[in-house]
Amino acid sequence: MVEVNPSETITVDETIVVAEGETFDGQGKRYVANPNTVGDGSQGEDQDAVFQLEDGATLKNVVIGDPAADGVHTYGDVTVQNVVWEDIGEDALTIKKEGHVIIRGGSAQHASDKMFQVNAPSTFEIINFTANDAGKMIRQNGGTTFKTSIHIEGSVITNMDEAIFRTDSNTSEITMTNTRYSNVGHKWYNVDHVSESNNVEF
Ligand code: ADA
Ligand code: CA
Ligand code: CA
Repeated sequence: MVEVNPSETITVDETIVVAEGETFDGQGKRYVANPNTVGDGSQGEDQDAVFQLEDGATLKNVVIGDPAADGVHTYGDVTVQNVVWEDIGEDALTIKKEGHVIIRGGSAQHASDKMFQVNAPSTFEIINFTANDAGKMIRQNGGTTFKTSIHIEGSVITNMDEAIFRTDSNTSEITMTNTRYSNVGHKWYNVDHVSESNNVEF
């Protein structure tokens, strides 16, 4: 699917923190985790993030290579623009603190289990994104009952073993529009509020 060919690969020895209101522009370079200090990209839950985004931060034009450790952690209202995960680690991105998270453009592939993990109440928008090969694209943390509102727009989603979204919360909701999808398991797993328009299954 999506292939990129960055000219430079940077090894991250310690989580890169993008401070409140700041923008980190990776200029298309590939960032990989040091497996000994950040994480080896396995299913181990004790790994650090490659990037930690504080409230108001933007991460853009970054390729996250293998190993990708625990990917991206968000703390508040953040934007993730044109970020490519070449081979997802434990997961690709986790909403760690309440906020409005926007993923615009980019792609992610090859998650053993989860792509996006939602651990706090949030509005989560995924726009013009390509998602391929995972257990599930989005998982609200198991057993949690807070509300998350998800919107997927203009995206292509393929090869989810279980679902696009799985939650245990009966207040969480998803809308999906103008999106193409194929081989996505149950599509919705225990989601009580789903609204769909203009999607095409292929
Ligand atoms: C699993 C685990 C949680 C949390 C989560 C994550 O669901 O049970 O405690 O670690 O993964 O954020 O990756
Ligand atoms: Ca996990
Ligand atoms: Ca994780």
